[in-house]
Amino acid sequence: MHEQEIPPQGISASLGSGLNFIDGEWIPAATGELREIKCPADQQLVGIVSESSEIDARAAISSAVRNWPSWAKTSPAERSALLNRVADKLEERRAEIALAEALDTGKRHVEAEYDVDDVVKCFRYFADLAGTSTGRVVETDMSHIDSQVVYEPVGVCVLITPWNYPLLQAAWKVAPALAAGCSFVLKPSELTPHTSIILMQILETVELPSGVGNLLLGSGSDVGNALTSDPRVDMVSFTGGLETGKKVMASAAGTVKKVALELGGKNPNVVFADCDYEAALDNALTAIFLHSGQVCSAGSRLIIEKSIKDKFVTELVERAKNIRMGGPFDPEAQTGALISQSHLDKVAAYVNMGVAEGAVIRCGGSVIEDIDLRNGFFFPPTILDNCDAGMQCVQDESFGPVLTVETFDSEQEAIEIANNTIYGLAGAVWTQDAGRAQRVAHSLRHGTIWINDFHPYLPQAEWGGFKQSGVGRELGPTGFHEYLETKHIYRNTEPAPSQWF
Ligand code: TXE
Repeated sequence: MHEQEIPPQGISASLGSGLNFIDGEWIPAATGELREIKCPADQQLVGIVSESSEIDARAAISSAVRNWPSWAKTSPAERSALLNRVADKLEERRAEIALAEALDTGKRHVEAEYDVDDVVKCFRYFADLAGTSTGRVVETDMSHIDSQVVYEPVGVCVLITPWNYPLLQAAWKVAPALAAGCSFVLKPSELTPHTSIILMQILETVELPSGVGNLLLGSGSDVGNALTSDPRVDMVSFTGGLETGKKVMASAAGTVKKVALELGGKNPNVVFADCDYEAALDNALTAIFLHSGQVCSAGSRLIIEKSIKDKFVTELVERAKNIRMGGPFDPEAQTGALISQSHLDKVAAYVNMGVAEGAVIRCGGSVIEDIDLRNGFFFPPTILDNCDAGMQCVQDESFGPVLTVETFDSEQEAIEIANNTIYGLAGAVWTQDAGRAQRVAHSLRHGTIWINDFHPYLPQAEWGGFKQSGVGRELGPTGFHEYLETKHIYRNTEPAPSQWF
């Protein structure tokens, strides 16, 4: 186990700070309040960090406002070089970052290592993109008019991130914001602050000018409104739950800020009888049980053709029963803990709701007694059979290791069921019929569609949701342009009276 690997006073002590980073200084919260961070796998103390209030939020915004104009004037080449240096430092500190991420989230250490690799790719991608916002000349049929469209940084950004992929979600926002020439206040989830602290240390090491990047630690309910309603903030980019996302949008509406929201999903995994059976079966497990279902794109709805349903679900259940849960450093573990007791309670309540609606538990369903797991928030892989789209358990996001099973007879019915959700983040279709794969992919109203795969994403390709899964996109050129304003400059080379009045 990992007891020996944690310094006695916790990770934040070893990092030299559990502090806010404002205007280039590591400073405690104005009230002096602190929060203990505990590992969800065993509730061991990971660190002690500052708990901010609105006073700190205002100070962080003031810093981002003051220091933005000079950063906005830097060249794209300068910004690109800085992002590449960040990527180099992330690579150097990979082991330490993965340790912090695994302890904060309870996820397997090996998964946290892969996350760091993804973070590095993200910084390198936006380093490449930094110089691409060159604008364009607009063609007109008037010889005395020069017209051009240029892109400028949007300004001061508030970046609010969740606890499931703490550093990766921060990277998806920080990297394009810096590439575009924006300043920012990053507010990570209060449950998982340590890798964001490391990221700020790295930004300091690579000499990002003071106050361009600011870190505010603490709970969203305490500082969220101050961040999202402040008239000096130009943009809010938020990843988190639907209900919090609605609050963020409402709060930002008061000063008509630009808003980007990534709010999770209830993602269909559509399996046709003509699929590559073994690949579909194996990936149906990964789709929902990776990181114990705490993934915004988790394939939480299996929608399967009736003719293969009994065999497929029976085999899925057998394999799900054998998934081994454990702490971050258990070499046998295949998945880890849920983030908190309240989240575990939410997942358990969701399962009970499904049963009350008529779903049948085929495996899992309640916390298991296991002496090794007794101090952590572990919930077993759970499959709810006999579901339909009218059930609330099929409509609500559990964000846990719970799969619902629905069936269909025809392609059209599969599409209708898969689109029967208020969400629209991601989905998959499994079939060996190329024509059907294309038809279904184009008919699903979700932001990412996998054909014969589940979960992979590319930093070069846009990520985000239709419907209530969100507003705007992260990653790809569109994810970069979220942090840019578009300006039209119209020059008359032969000015003359307009003679209108
Ligand atoms: O998220 P919150 P929670 C979903 C998932 C989960 C549910 C609730 O279904 O069960 O959300 O999780 C900050 N103004 N997702 O409560 O509250 C908060 O401090 C501004 C899906 O943990 O959305 C944190 O930094 N910010 C999701 C961030 O919002 C506020 C990943 C996310 O927390 C705020 C996580 C406020 N009023 C959960 N209140 C995904 N899309 O991947 C809180 N915050």
